[in-house]
Parts: sequence; structure tokens; C-alpha cells
Amino acid sequence: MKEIFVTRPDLPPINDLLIHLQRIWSSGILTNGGPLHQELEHNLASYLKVPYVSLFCNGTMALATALKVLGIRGEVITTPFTFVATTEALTWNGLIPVYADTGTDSFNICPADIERKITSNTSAILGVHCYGFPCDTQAIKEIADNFNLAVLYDAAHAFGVSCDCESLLSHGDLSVLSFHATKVFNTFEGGAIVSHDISTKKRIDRIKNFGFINETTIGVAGINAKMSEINAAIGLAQLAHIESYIEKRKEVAQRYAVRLSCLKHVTMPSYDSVKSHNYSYFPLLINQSSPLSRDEIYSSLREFGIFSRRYFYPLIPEFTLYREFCDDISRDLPNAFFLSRKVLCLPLYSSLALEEVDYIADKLTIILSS
Ligand code: T4K
Repeated sequence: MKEIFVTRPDLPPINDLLIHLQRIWSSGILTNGGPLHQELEHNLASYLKVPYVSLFCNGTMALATALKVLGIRGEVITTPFTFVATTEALTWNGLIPVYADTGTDSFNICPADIERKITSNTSAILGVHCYGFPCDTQAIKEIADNFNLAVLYDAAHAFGVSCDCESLLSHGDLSVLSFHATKVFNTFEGGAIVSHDISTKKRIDRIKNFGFINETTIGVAGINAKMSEINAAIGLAQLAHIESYIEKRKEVAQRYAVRLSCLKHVTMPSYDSVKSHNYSYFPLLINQSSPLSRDEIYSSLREFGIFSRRYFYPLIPEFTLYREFCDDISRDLPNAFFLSRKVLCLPLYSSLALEEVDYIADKLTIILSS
């Protein structure tokens, strides 16, 4: 039986990569903001339609650095329904995560609950565009303006998503991308901060390079979070194919939509709220009416070799390490708790054959009618 995983990475044709590797071998520059790094920053800014991109070794270090750059202190209001890295970036900075619930009709943080959680110690809001679906950026901006808070977006899932004519990454003070192997655009490991002015970009680039201003001066306590030339080479080779990767993902999502439309116990994601989506995930909501629980469906699919994932279960404050940050999860975060028990991410990646989507849909239909 063939195993189908929740995702498989895109890999550019190896000859595309070799051309870039040849440049590294010729220059002998392997890291520290070399020519490929600079070219990828430039090409990404142009592709994403954003002013400035600063590359990182991964998304988590980019998040941790973004918080440092903005000088965030005290409490940060964030979502519990995300990958653990979102909270880890806060605690690594000695910040306190304060969890606001998700909305009733969204995977993302609820503006009204953000407002309820603000205290005199709050300094920022850290939203996540979960599965690439936009946070309510307008409402979050209004709250942030009223209470003088910084806004950061963990946009690890939001590469290339645009709303109206704008990139989703143009919202907030800073947005952070992940280029991990499992992401729509990957450099094997990697990440980036999107910023809106040159002085902020310079501060970001300084912090990720030990805080050096020049050979003899350190301006700020920095860290080493640079992307190497080899990861930048992979990025340059990938970027040339990104449109076709996203188009193939879209075909997969559309096939699911057709094949699963007759199933009454599930709700499919709607991509209507955005001008262009990246189809990074296919989060299926298992309805209350379902005769089987989400976990039973997850286990049954595994018996057919289909490895869906329960992103994001458990909720972050359910991890023992983070329990102290929420008194009563089902009382305080009921919507996020519901999502963590009801969402199943089906396999979605550009090389997933439509016949495989049919196979998954057939098995799901059998499981739900048993
Ligand atoms: N913020 C958010 C909202 C995030 O989702 C993430 C990362 C971050 C921040 C942090 O960004 P990074 O620091 O990672 O750049 C995966 C990823 O490791 C993680 O990057 C991602 N989010 C998270 C949602 O998913 P796992 O534990 O589910 O990964 P894993 O290894 O089980 O991979 C899933 C499937 O992908 C495997 O079953 C097979 C396939 N796979 C995976 C890898 C690594 C491959 O085929 N090849 C591969 O090389 O966390």
C-alpha cells in the first residue's frame, strides 16, 4: 500500500539548482549575506510585492528576531491555535503569551477577544494567518492603534496570499514567513521577515548577524540567524517554479471540493475571502453531526495509508510546559478548543496526483458512511 503524507516538498529540477551552486563554488562565498542571498531577498520582495525581505535560517528564528527588533516587552496577545513555534518565539524572548480565542467562523484570533485580554502590560498582538487564511487585519489594526500596541503576523502559512490588490504581508509592523520543507515555498530550512522601511530592515539584518555594526562595534545583542548561500540557491531555483506549484495545489483543492461536496458531515475550507490563495493546507472541519469523531477518522485513514494531520492539536496551552498561561482552556478558549478537536488537514501538495485525491475522497466516503 502506498503511503500518502499530509505534504511532500517541492523540489526544483536539479539542473536549475546546479547553475546556482556553480556560482557558490566559483565565488567561495558560502554565507554572511552573499550574492545569492541578496538576489533571493530582491526577487522575493518583487514576487511578494513587499518593500523589504530579510532572509533567515528558519521561521522560528525570524519570529524571535522580529519580536526583538520591535523591542516587545511584557505580555503579547496571541492565538493558541497554531504551531508551537509561535509561542516559543515569545517565551524565548522572556515574553508572556496571553491567549485570545479564535473566532466562531474563522481559524484565526478573534479581535473582540484580543480587546478583552489587553492589560497595562500588553505591548503587542501576534496573529497567525492560519492555513494562509487572513486574520481580520483591519479590526486588529484599529485595536492596536487605540491601545498603542505593535502588530506582528506569523505568516508562516501565507506565502503569496493576497487580499484585494495587496499582499497579505503588507499588514502589521512585521510579518514572518517560514520556508521549511513542508511549506508552499521552501529552501529546505529557511524563513524571512517582511518589513516596510529601510531602517527597520537594517536593524533586522544587524540583529541576525550578531548585532555587528562594523568590525569593532556591536550595536545590539544579536544572534546568528542568517540563511546560507546554499539555502538561498535552493530558494532561487524554487522561485522560478512557484506559480506552477501553487496552480497544481489549487487543482488538488478543487478536486477535493468536487469529490467531498456530497459528504454531509464535513465542512470544506472556503477560499472566497482572498484574491489569491496559496492552497497550503486543506483543513477539513468534521461537523458535530458526524457519526465518527475527528480522531476516529484520522485513525481510519491511516489504515488506508493516508496520513492526514491534526493541525493544531493539542492547543498550545494544553502542552504541559505552557499550561500556566491559561487557567481553563475549554472555558477561556472554547472556539479554539473546538477547532483543535474538529479539524483534519488532508494531504495537499503539488505532486499529489488527482487519482490519489480520488482515492482519499473514496476512503473518506467509506469511513463516514460506515
Ligand atoms: N509558525 C507557524 C504557524 C508554523 O506552522 C511554523 C512551522 C512555524 C511558525 C515555524 O517555522 P519553521 O521554524 O519550521 O521554519 C511541520 C513543520 O516542521 C513546521 O515547519 C510547520 N510549521 C508545521 C506546521 O509542520 P511536523 O512536525 O508536522 O512535520 P513533519 O516532519 O511531521 O512533516 C510532515 C510531513 O511532511 C511528513 O509526514 C512527511 C513530509 N515531509 C516532511 C519533511 C520535513 C517530507 O516529505 N519531507 C521532509 O523533509 O511540523
